Amino acid sequence: MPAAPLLWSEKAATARDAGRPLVALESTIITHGMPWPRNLETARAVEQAVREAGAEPATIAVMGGHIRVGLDDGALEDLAQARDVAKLSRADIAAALAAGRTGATTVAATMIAAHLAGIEVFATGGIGGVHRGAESSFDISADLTELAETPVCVVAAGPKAILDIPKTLEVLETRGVPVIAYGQDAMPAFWSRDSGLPAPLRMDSAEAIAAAFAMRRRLGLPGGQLVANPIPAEAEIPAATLAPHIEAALAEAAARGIAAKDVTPFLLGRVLELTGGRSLEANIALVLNNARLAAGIATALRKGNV
Ligand code: PSU
Repeated sequence: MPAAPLLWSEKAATARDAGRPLVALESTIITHGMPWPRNLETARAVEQAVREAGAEPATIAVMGGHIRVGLDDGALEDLAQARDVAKLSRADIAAALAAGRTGATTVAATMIAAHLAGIEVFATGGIGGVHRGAESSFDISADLTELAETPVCVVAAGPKAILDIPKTLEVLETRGVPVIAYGQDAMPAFWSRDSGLPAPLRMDSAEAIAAAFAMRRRLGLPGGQLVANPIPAEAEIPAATLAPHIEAALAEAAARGIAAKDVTPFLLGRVLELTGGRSLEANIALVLNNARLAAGIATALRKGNV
């Protein structure tokens, strides 16, 4: 059987061959999570943050029948400006590859790609989860299933605050996914440091997170870890400030019949407008923060002393 169609960038391949730590980055945040041109600026800044923290970034996307592992600057710019890019998850990544379509990878699809490429650590903004009203809509992100099945350590700022966070934590627990708050007891909620719920686990160093990940591997447990890294205090938007904007965005999504894959991009876009751009600044700050922690975890894993 032919191997998975991975196409490595020169820089990512050089780091791989030299045994240097790699951090996977997703592309849906670029195409569906942030507006042009801040999306491109952020994608570049996140790559830079990973490099400054001692690892090599590998932004993942589907282009020309390949899973690209690492995008050079031209490819990153093309993707950031492209229109009608598919948002790919586990269900549609193979179809997009087979048809040669361009697609951005969600957390779930990026985990699949990272695992195929042998990359153990992945940084993003926030994961998908159980949507509010899921008891009637059944809208639960495939990111949660992927965390239960694919052995990649995902660093995020928690589930996005547009979601039902208690139900998201319940599903993660049922599926056996370790959820680790970094440096605090409370579960963070993306734009806010505190969701009001305790995190199932707490760790205070990249080494401890790497050691737990390595131990799961030794135990033969499938699936990954979710590291919930609180947004830096100076960038956070308190949950009470956000709540009315999230309610308004959710009501509008319901009134307009927005469903399935379109829900998250719509809500992120409306919250951006309703907060006068403040949510975008917060999103950028938290993803940079996650990139730095992910580089630390990748470095600790590579040192092999865990
Ligand atoms: N993090 C961000 N912005 C985003 C995302 C993550 O800061 O837009 C993307 C990720 O790709 C994640 C997706 O997998 O949102 C969740 O989409 P859904 O709820 O449709 O599963």
